[in-house]
Amino acid sequence: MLIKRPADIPASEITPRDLFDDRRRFLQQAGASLIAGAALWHGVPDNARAAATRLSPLASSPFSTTESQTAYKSVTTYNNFYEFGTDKEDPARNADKMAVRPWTVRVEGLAGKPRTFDIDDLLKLAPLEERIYRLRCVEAWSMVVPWVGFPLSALLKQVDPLGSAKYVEFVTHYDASIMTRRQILNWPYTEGLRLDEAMHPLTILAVGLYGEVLPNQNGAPVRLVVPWKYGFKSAKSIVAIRLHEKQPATAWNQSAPQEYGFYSNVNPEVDHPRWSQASERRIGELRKRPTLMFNGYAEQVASLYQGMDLRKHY
Ligand SMILES: Nc1nc2c(c(=O)[nH]1)N[C@H]1C(S)=C(S)[C@@H](COP(=O)(O)O)O[C@H]1N2
Ligand SMILES: [Mo]
Repeated sequence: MLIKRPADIPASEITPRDLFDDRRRFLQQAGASLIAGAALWHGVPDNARAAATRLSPLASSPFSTTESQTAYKSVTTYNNFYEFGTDKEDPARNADKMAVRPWTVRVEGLAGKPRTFDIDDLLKLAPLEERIYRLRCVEAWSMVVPWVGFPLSALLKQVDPLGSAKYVEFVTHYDASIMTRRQILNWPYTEGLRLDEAMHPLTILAVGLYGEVLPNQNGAPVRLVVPWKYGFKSAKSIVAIRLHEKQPATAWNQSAPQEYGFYSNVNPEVDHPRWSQASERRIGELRKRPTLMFNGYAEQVASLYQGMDLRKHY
């Protein structure tokens, strides 16, 4: 995500800067691999990283893409988690300060059985699956990430959404003692989905990646993943989920409503006011590739938006 503040990098410089960072990372990895004598990218985990807790057993999912996966190292060091800083490397440096146990998630609002879940109970709600999804940031870079998680619908069903519930709001953790105090966005970071989007089988709560517990910088202990929407919809480190009758406010929409709409479906035909959304650069690659409608998930989700003007509802 990019914001209109003088301290931020002008949109025109984003691609070169990202490219530079990526090339530097590529060279570092290439150097490391010469020493280690092994390839360190494209799905081959980096042996040097600290041993994280493995999650198993994991069911595979028919929704997974077979495209090559973005290196673990890139997935966990090229992050947006503005509470921990706006540079891509900041979350990996700073998010360790966040304690992810004990942790609870309140599910409340228009529910017959509102309930607060302890994170360890939440993890047992449904069988864990590996979901290899494309993640497409509004900044026009993308990744392929093997998430571990389960459908959000499994959690929502537990609380009996009332008939009047039409939207779901996600509220994330904010702690000024370990996160930025700069009002980059209205903290806590919030996001929202329509209830039918939230119940869609592609929408998951992720608790891990690459078969391991989610690193803090990726939104531990639980984050949303909605693969047909821009990355900013995937709220990290969720503490509350609220069912609403009316469309809830979202952090990015509040900060720049003309740039970030409520829907934020990946759409190559609707440009961001300051740059094109027609193509993207997959992290780890130098050449751009065309962006696909609904991030390539049109077959599964296009029907949710039948009859809607997606230029208006961007
Ligand atoms: N709480 C919180 N969640 C967040 C963000 C954030 O700044 N704070 N950034 C969003 C954006 S813009 C993107 S692209 C994704 C990035 O997820 P990743 O770092 O795991 O790739 O997280 C999203 N979730
Ligand atoms: Mo993003």
